[in-house]
Amino acid sequence: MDRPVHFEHYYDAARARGDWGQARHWLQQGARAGDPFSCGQLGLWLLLGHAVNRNDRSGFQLVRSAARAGLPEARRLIATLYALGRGVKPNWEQAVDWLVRGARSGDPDPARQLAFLLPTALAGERRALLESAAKSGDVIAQRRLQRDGQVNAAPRMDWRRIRQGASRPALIRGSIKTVSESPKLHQREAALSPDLCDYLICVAAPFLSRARVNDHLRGTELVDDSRTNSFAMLSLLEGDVVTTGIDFMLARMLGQPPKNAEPASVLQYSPGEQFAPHFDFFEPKAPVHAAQIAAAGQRVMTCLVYLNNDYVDGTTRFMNTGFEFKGEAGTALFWRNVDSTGLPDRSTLHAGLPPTSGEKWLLSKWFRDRPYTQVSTAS
Ligand SMILES: O=C(O)CCC(=O)C(=O)O
Repeated sequence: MDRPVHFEHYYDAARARGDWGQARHWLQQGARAGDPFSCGQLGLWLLLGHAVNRNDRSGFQLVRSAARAGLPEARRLIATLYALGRGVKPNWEQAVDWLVRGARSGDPDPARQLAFLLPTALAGERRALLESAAKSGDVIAQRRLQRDGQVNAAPRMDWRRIRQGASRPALIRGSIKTVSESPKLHQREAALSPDLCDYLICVAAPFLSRARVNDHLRGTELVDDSRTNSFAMLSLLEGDVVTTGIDFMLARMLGQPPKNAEPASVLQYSPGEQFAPHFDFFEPKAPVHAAQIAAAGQRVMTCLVYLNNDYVDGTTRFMNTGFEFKGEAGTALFWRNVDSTGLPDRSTLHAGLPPTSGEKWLLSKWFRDRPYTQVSTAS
């Protein structure tokens, strides 16, 4: 009789020894044998290009087979992949369908995501989803319910209405205003609802680490006194269907192709923390930056979305004229980092000034001049 092979254990042991070659071997063996854990893990490695050549299509297919076998992490990831269109054509219905499957099996994460995708007309369903996620320990759902207080909607779990009602975050009506001429800066109020601002803060909070700057000489990232705040990048594993929807909505608002966007970052400043004057474009004259431009394109546009109100000072300052900006929660400020010929616009030199009390939270999004594939990100 064949003895069962515990691929996951062999993989874990190899990984604990730091032997990535052997770890990959066991994942490949396991995936060939249809082991759900191995499929999910190898799929993720292929999507990230970790210890294997990146291959989105194969990564997607392996993660999908792990999701079909019922692995909760794979179900969450497949929903995000469908929303993003990574390894597969973007398909909103499939993204929602996988969230519904996850939520119905009792996973709090997809239940909470669905709650944030429902329109206010489905208040009962929204409440039922939040309550179910909160009961299973989801802190974002717990916080949201607390903020809602004694909202009168009776919980109602109608999966058909949830499936049909879950929609991409949409722009609230509003207009764009130019608030500075040099550099040319544009403001859009209410780009994000207070709900979504809060969602981003909560999703990013567990992933915060000290922000880094790019070393112009070596091309590496380093911790430096010029940038003392924290940040979290919402890449494939930290983001979800809701944050992907926000990304797409902001890209539409700015008239930029979503594929040109770098993953969004959430920035957090405690009192006294700052981001000293800097440019967001890559410096074509610096050899490592020139290589970055050649490999992955220039950073042509920046969009900041202010996520909260309860802090003092902490404006964004533009050094050319001394113009300072502080948006209400949900307000976007955006600008082009290059002129009409594609050359750096040096009037965009700017800084994140320190708040003197309270925490400042901000979403930062950069767009390249071509579809973006990660090549050692730089800040
Ligand atoms: O924190 C701010 O106000 C500015 C952030 C910033 O400069 C950036 O993300 O490039």
